[in-house]
Amino acid sequence: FDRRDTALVLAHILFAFFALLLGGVAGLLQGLVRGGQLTLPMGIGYYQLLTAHGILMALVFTTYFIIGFLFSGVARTLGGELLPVTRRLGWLGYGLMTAGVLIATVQILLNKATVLYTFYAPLKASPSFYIALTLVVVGSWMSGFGIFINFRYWKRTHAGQTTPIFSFMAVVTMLMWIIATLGVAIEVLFQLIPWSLGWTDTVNVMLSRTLFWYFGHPLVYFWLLPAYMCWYVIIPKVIGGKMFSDALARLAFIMFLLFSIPVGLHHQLMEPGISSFWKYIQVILTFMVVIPSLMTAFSLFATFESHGRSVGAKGLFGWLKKLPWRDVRFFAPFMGMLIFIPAGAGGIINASNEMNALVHNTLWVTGHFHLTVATSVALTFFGVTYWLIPSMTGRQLTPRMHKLGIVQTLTWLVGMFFMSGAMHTVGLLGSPRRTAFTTYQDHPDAVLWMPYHVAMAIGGTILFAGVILMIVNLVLLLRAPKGFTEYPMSELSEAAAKPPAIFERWGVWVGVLAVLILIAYTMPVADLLMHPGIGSKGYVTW
Ligand code: HAS
Repeated sequence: FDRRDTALVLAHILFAFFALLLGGVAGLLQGLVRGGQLTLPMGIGYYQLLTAHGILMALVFTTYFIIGFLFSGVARTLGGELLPVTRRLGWLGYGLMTAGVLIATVQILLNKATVLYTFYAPLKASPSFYIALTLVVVGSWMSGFGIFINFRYWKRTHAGQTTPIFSFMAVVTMLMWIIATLGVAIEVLFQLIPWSLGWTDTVNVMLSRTLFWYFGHPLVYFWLLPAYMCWYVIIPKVIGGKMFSDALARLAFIMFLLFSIPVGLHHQLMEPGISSFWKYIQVILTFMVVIPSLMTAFSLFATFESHGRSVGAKGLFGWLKKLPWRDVRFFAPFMGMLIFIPAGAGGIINASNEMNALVHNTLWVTGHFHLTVATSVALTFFGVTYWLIPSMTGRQLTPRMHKLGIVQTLTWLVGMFFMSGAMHTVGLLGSPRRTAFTTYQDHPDAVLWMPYHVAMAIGGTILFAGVILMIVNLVLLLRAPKGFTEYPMSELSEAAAKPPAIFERWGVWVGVLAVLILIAYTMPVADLLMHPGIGSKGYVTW
């Protein structure tokens, strides 16, 4: 790797882990408060910590890690180094995002942005917080544009060749991200900033939530797709096999591009002001977006099984024995995949209207996203870190690191078993999400929830140990002996067909996506604009 690319990638990855550490501290404290084990000193609020935890973990850790990872793979697959313009845009993006994150974090610490990670109106933050979010979004666009320019340049200079799949996937991920963030940009620029500055007196709460979820659902696929990139492109190489099908993987990504966005209303199934017809349409589209994940599961099983058979595995599950269980590059992401099976099933439950009525706004939902993003995605990102750092810095991934990485993964799994397991169960018993410690004046139902909340705190404490182990491992990786670590990029299996050219007709896909968005959102948004209600003046915490 070119030193300048290493610097750009490392800057992103290290900042991501810094955010993970701070977010982990907030998570530990907030878990102990909710479980009734701790009272916060110095006027620090539970919701303040909850906001810091959500923003640092779900938004900052993920976005920085993803952009760093994508830059590394784009450099690796598109000619060995990034174009100078891509690098410059990458640094510009990094600067804007980092300025935004620092301002937002200070606002949260000052209790001027205790609005949780979804920053829903009518909770109101200071204008600087919303301006900081804008900087983060615009910064991420710069990196996206850098990746697009690099990809286009490669295509022009390699006419007739199939584009490297990693970079194709990076383009889809960033394209989806940019189209999705338009919703939240409109919300922040036209609703939240003028309202927090006092230029408008009230805010149309339902419209702001709808614009948020237009962005909020594809946000979860922005987290997922880079994990899928590892599962599709990296893992086959790590196990010593080959990618099962290039065309299937690309098709799955195109489907994510099309169906990730027009589904936000499934987060608002229980909200008034949106007709059930449009909710129904978006639930159908939600079930469409499940399909590429099922295709991914199929493709992964096919990869594992065909590799297993090629090295002599027998019987239905003999391939399992042929997997490299002691290799952390495989073990951590594989555990992520395994957990994604119940995690995805939970998502399908959430998306089903009647069952959503049971689980909405309960701890079940918190349990769901701790399995999806905080386990499947996070473990995959950890798994990537073990080879990405040494391969970018010219160091060795030693056998000791494999062991430490496996211990870290197991710690994470045990912590999550307690925490997310308790969340799912107590959610079904009705315990609400986003509530500080209370026994509702010793109401029998709330008393029944308490042991689960204690289990959540125990799980959270184990997970915090997992964060610390990961940070220690990161430091060890940075100081590993000099040497070589492979950037594992899979080859295609001989049986795989060439992907059709239509997959790269971006105009076609963006056009189809625009139509889907217009179908799914025109009427609900028009309704909310025409019937704005009285609006809310908002609530502040300071
Ligand atoms: Fe979700 C709420 C529906 C996936 C994250 N979700 C959330 C929230 C977050 C989140 C953060 O419909 C909370 C937002 C908030 O703060 O309010 N979710 C879904 C559906 C899916 C789904 C249908 N969610 C995710 C992913 C996330 C994520 C991925 C993060 C990364 N979710 C919902 C709904 C709500 C919701 C409602 C709102 C709830 C409410 O009421 O508020 C689907 O995409 C899931 C499809 C997944 C699968 C699994 C495929 C399995 C694979 C693994 C194969 C394994 C192998 C290993 C090969 C169908 C690919 C096998 C080895 C062996 C040895 C067996």
